[in-house]
Amino acid sequence: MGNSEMNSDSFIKRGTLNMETIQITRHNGVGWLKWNRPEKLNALNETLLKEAAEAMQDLVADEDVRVIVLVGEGRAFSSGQDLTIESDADYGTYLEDVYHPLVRALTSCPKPLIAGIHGVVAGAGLSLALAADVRIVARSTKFSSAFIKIGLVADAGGPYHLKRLMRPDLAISWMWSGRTIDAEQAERFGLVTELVEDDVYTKALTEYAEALAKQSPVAVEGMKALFRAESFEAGLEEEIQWQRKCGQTDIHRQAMHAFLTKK
Ligand code: LHQ
Repeated sequence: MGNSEMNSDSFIKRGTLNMETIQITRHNGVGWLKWNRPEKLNALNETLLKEAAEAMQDLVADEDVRVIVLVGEGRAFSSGQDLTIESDADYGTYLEDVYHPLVRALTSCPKPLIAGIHGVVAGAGLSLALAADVRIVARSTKFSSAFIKIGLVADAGGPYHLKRLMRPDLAISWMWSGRTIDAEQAERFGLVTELVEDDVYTKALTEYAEALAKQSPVAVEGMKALFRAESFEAGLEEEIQWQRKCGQTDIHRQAMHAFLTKK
């Protein structure tokens, strides 16, 4: 299917769909968005970034999808920006037009967003992973702050998320160094939600995502919204709406009934 033929009706309604550079699979309430350029360690090119932004829109709009997982095909999550980009490209315009729609779609995603990280995660690939709510990480993963090594600032929303997730002095010191760190160090930095052994990584990731997809979708989304409230008062205001909504769901009523009748 060419780009021009992609629209919400023809796109990922059921099962697995292969676009040029990503693969989308939907199973047990989980929408899997997989970077699919394994021969280039899932380096992020323009096609991939645009296809992923479109896929995110569809996955968010699809009410059968309760949890979205980002993963990479092959031996890496992503090696960052595809460095075969034209050397005279205006990176500012490129970020604005190509990266930012995807970065916004990830960061504003109302549904739980999980990054499943293995192999290598570098540069802008790291930035995309940091936009997720949780990161399930295989123990042998290497985290590379590659940007400075090629004379660039960290981008694709990376600095914002790093500052949110870890101590700002450690974050900027790491970005200035260009160091590659292992998954244990990344965990100490606060970038890892669950560190799992390589041989159980896919299973652990699938179980985590599918268990989350079984929870009350209203409570799960509400929880995410409340964790993003802009202030204490805004949070109190928003919890009124969310808890009212949760209180009216069947899942809540059935759970209350079961408790009260000791079933
Ligand atoms: C790649 C890449 C890659 C293309 C591996 N591109 N082919 C930058 C610019 C503009 C605007 C927006 O923002 C940014 C932000 C950034 O993301 S900057 C950071 C960019 N990423 C990097 O600097 C990492 C570059 N890659 C590497 O350092 C290594 O490939 C790592 C350490 C990730 C993995 O090393 P190895 O395990 O030894 O694998 P490899 O280097 O042999 O890579 C396998 C293939 O993938 C190889 O292709 P080939 O045809 O020779 O088999 C690489 O050329 C290709 N590849 N990363 N980013």
